Amino acid sequence: MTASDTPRAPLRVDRERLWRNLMRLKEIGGYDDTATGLRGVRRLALTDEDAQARRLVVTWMEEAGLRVRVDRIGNVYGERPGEDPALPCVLVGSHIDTVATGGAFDGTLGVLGGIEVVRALDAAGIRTRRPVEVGFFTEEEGVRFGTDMLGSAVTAGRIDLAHAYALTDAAGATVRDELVRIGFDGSAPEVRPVPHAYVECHIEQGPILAAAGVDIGIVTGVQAISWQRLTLHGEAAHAGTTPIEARADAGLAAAEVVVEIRRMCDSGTFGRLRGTVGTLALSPAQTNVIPAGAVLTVDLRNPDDALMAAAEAHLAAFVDGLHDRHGVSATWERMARTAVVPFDDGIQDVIAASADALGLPYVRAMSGAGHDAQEIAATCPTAMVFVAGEHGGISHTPREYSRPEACGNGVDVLANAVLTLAGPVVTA
Ligand code: HGY
Ligand code: MN
Ligand code: MN
Repeated sequence: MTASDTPRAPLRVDRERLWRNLMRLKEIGGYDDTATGLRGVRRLALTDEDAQARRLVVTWMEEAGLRVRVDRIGNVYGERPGEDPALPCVLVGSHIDTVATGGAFDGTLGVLGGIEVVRALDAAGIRTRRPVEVGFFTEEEGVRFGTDMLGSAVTAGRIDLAHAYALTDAAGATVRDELVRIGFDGSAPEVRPVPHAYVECHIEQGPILAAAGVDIGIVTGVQAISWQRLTLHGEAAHAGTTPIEARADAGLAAAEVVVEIRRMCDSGTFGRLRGTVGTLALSPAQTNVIPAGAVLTVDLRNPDDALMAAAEAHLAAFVDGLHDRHGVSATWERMARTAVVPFDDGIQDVIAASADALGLPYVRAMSGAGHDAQEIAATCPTAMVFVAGEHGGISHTPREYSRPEACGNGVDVLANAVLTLAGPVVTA
């Protein structure tokens, strides 16, 4: 039996250090969440908290011996050299920005897990044919600058760098200014060398793995996403003196839109549509003034592209009808739109073999959430490893929680998939 025939023991990461670092990173942007009584994480992209977290993760990358670079949209990559530097790398990673009421695991598990994979390769004295890179992408959540997967979409060429730079937050700060302000306006090309493969480890953020009683999911793809901002234009008037039939009540119109979206989801007409109005602001927002304006965001998700398009068309027609019914006109603004993205079968099979080698049961599932992997999938063979969450996998809330064992298992699966893809250099 030559060394290359000897079945190697599966690689295992230092899950205690992984957990310690997840808990340490969680405190950057940590806050006491009054709604849940728990510590939440508020680390919006390119804020001071994000900058502090970025610097800490870069330090961890450098301590792991990685060569770190920052690209022009603020994406950060740490490279572990391979035997053959000419070979395209195996890339792992995710994001470290959070929603405003986030948890400790969304995104960070894939980034800190990637660093632990590198450390496990070093600890095992394993050299790989291909370089291995660990990355984190800018503004994956999209909650500050209005479009999700921003950094990875720029890398994949779906969003133009100049357009990304000009995006603004609610206070009018641009992506470009904020990158400069926090010192992450890197110089590396944002369209990066195409990886050999990309594997992202991420919490599932939903109930599928918990219901199946497994820690591991192999992700088959990501459902379509549609984000739009809808502005409704009515007329302000006295709440007491204005007859009901004489009103152009933007608040009423907005409420009908919210109810209609839920009716669409319940109807089955649009398949497994999920619709959410996460923000709704009325103006002039005074008790005794009929709302003249309403601004709401509409988040639609659908695992079927045709049914997503049908849902968007139906909603547009419904909103058009508000003018006849309530004298309220509408303006739509497109924030984000991605189609269903299937992940690579070959990479999924590598992940499955990795889980099998570790004796970890798994299920295959489509992702309900968007991920950087759906953008990188446009450039190279890509798939994801899901890790089960507690409390039905609830996420985007401080209640988000995955057990240390589940996190360790998921990153072990990631480690062995990376080793397979990067090709261990077998020493005789
Ligand atoms: O919105 C999403 O699905 C992701 O969390 N950005
Ligand atoms: Mn995420
Ligand atoms: Mn998220």
